[in-house]
Amino acid sequence: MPSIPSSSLRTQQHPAICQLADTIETIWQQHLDLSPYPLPAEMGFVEGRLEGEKLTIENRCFQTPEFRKLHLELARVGNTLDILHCVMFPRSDYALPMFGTDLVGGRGQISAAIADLSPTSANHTLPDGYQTALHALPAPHFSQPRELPGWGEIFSEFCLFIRPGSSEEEVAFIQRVADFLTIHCQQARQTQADPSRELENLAGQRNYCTKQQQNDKTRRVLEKAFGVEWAENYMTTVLFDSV
Ligand code: BLA
Repeated sequence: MPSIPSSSLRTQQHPAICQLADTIETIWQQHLDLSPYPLPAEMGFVEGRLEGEKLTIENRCFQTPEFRKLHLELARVGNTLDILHCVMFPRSDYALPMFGTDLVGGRGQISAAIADLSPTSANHTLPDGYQTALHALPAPHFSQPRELPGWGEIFSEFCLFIRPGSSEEEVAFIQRVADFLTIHCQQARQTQADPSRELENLAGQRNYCTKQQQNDKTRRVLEKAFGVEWAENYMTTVLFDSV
């Protein structure tokens, strides 16, 4: 038997998920100086069962001079649920926002598409360079905006949360995520480490992670497949760990 390539899940997933995963990796490679990130070995490829259906998770992680962890995760539940999850965790001495995106789909339709650059500063605003670049992007137009849950107060005014209404809107969503990501990589490369902001940055990152851990929809999928304890451990050490 040939070994399974690490991108095996990607080729089976909803095309928008596949395209977004490729887009994220391409932009990371173009703009950042990537090195491997040591994930616990058992967390690279994980399988469980959710109500009789197989849940498969594939994780890819890197680090760079500016980022402690770049995490791209693809997950699939049987043939019913396809998920892309991506978060970039800045090193604590870099005063940078959190980039996060989540694409959730099932049976040929994406139900949730969200992307943001979320502030970590005490005054909950993005650095000036980000604001200028983000305001310069074309205004987004999507037919089905979605309402954020209560814990979504962590997100910025630029947060995009929609249900794509067509394949054109899927493409437009991926383009906007690519724009966010390119701005983020460019801004990060221009930012110097500033140890005096470390405590503030860490407090912002911890708040982001604590709020994301309150996402019951993510938790429920993981609990059903792997159990309560495993889900808690996974959400706090792999998906949203803070140092
Ligand atoms: C929603 N996330 C969801 C949903 C599911 C998951 C099933 C509901 C989809 C819907 O309402 O249409 C599941 N997401 C997962 C699982 C993983 C995952 C199992 O990432 C990982 C294995 N979530 C993130 C990040 C953001 C995020 C980085 O991981 C934002 C930057 C947001 N997901 C997010 C939000 C919702 C969501 C805001 C909607 C929550 C709600 O409506 O209550």
